[in-house]
Amino acid sequence: MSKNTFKQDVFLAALTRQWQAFGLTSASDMTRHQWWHAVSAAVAEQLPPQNDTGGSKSKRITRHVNYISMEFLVGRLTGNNLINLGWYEKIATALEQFDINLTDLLEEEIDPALGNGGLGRLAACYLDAMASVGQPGIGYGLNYQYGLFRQRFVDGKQKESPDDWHRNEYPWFRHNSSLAVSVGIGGKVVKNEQGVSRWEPEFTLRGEAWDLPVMGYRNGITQPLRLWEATHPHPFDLEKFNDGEFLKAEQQGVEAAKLTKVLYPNDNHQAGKRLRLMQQYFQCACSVADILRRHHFLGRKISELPDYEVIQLNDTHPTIAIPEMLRVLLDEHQLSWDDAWHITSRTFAYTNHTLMPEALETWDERLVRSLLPRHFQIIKQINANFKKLVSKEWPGDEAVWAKLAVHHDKQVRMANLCVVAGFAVNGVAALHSDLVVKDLFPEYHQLWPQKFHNVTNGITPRRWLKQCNPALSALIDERLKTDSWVSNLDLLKGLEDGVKDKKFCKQYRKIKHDNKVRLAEYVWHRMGIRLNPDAIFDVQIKRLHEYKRQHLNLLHILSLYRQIRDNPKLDIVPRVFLFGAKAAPGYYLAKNIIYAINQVAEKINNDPIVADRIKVVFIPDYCVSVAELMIPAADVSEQISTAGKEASGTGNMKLALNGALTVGTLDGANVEIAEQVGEDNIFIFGLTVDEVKARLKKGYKPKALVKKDKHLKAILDELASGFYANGDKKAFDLMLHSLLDGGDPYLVLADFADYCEAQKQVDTLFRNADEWTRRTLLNTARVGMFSADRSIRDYQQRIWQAKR
Ligand code: NBG
Repeated sequence: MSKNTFKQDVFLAALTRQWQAFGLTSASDMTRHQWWHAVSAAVAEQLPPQNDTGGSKSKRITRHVNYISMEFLVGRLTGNNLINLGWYEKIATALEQFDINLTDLLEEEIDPALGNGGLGRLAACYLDAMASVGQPGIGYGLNYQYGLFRQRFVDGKQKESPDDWHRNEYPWFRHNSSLAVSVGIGGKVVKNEQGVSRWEPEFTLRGEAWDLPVMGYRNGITQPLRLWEATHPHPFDLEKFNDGEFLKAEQQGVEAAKLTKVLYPNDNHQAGKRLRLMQQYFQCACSVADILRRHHFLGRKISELPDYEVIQLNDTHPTIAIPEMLRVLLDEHQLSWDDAWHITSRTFAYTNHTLMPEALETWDERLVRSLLPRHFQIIKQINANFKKLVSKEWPGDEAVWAKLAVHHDKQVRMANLCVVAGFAVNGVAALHSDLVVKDLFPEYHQLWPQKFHNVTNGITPRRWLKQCNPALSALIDERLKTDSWVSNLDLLKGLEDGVKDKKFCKQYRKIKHDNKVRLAEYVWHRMGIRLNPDAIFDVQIKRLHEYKRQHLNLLHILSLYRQIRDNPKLDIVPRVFLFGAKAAPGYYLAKNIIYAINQVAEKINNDPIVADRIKVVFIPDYCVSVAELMIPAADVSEQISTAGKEASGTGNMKLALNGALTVGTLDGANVEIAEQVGEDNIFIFGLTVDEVKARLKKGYKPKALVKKDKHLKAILDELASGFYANGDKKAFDLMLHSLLDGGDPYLVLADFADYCEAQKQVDTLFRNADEWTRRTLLNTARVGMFSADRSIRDYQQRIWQAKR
């Protein structure tokens, strides 16, 4: 495999062209931001052309993967690309002659935040891993003008503003104008004399391809992440303009511009909006057209598509690609239904990322019919064919049909469509995949057991250790006498015997301390709050969601605060509770929890009686680059969702890898993390999935529980008293209502006592620095299996390259 070799003179010449293009007379006239831009663009210029074909024209055994996702939360790219290229040090050295520090410069990049949370970040990790393990692949997504909103707090409340990441000036983009496609929307289906259906769309959009390079780790491979931008072929429709329909004519252009303007800010929740369905279809139509273009370009027969291509659907968001593929095969290639179905149903695979009912997408049939009349017909045909199969298996069972139908009750159910039309379905952690089979799709499993798989999520060690924790990476290199752990994370096992080496443990501990100092400086500059780096840094970073239970964390903080006020001499290890989380703008309960945490923080941080034993810090605008700062500095990782609700989690893996001890429920990938690190090296608490089910079945009464627990009652009463909100008794009504009269659907109060017990154990263990270090080191050493490289190999073995 050819590697990318760095040529300093070529780089410097490219750099010169950059500052000249800014209209400057010397490199030293550039601002820091211009420096970032110039360096990035100069490197981007030298990349080899991206290979989007997945290989040569010859027959190959490796199927090419098309990873379609509405979200790719890539984060800053310059640093990551330099590391993967192996050019970081060389560029850093080349810049020294200009007195420019590369690390500082990288801070200038605005995060491309084209995703909400775990699902989008996973997609980014998987592209990195595919390129790194040599799985030919391409990512398909949307080029949003505005990424996930920016968050700030005003009087403790979340305020959102648009995140303009300046995509037009982003130096890593390559505009590939020859790949533009046109996409129809709306209109009607007409039949010709032979009775063949044809779709006459109401209007047409243009999809333009913008490619970001995804580099494998030091292997010379670069593959594209292709993001589609919607534009309109003409400023407006001249014919309509002449007819005097000015407004309607212009509307097309307006719609086009709107389409890829903004990312829907929902995590684990479906928006159900017309524009969202348009985005989904636009993305899928562009991607399907691109996949077929490549296939034909390579001289392959349409019937061979599944031999060469897999389309992996990242959740149900891109499901409409399935009827789109059928439409193209039927209406444009004129294949029979059976042939088109045979091709399609061997090409698509679906990853399920959630069991939460509010996140399982269904679309109103009127919406589907009005935007995509031909696709609606095709969906009905799939449904009718499938009904025959169901009636054979369960004759006369209407209830089963009501559950399994793809189209039912005037709704189109995207998850069902994926299972029926795809060749593989996978969950994202062992426990989750089990629940997908047992709770979500038991009948489908009965029909097609071979379709169902587990692929436990993974994270890229390039970004989440090598890049974000350079000191620890260097220590690991030194200890293992190799840096090959970066592409073979299982090698970290070799660190285990380091627990016996005092000097090594001391170095490991010092790195954590330095990372905490670095984070403390950030918090000081950004928020004006001083943190004690010797305190326990207790971190909960993830989207704000009721099921993730940030409010359980809050109740524990309030419990400590009460204990301190009851006993001002209370001996606890000083602790900093750090939060990072965005709430969807329309998710009022989540916003109320943010407000509650901020108000409590205000009180506790300024109460002299606390004497710095507790600090509560909600870092605003949590994003990938803030995660890169917080994760290496964490002592404790909060993974406290209600068992059965978090499909996997991936922050849990990043934190464990960087030497934080998990306080967690037996949920998602926590279960596998516990298996790997050993039960002594993790704090597991709370109800299990089965216990949660049993508890709810028995009739769970949170108020009865509170009545029996005076301490808990006092905490909740105080929240309702106005004490934390300048006398406003209603301030936290939404949160309190959910916990009490609302029936506490996520069993926060049921897990409260056990959670506090686990936190006590954290406090005790932290006093023993050697033992703490030993356990954190074992976490780093034992979580190698959570490398995204392993996940990609699992996908290859079980799904992409499996014998069919
Ligand atoms: C999320 C889950 C996480 C999981 C990521 C990636 C959705 C729909 N699901 O637990 O909540 O880690 O997907 O698989 O965003």
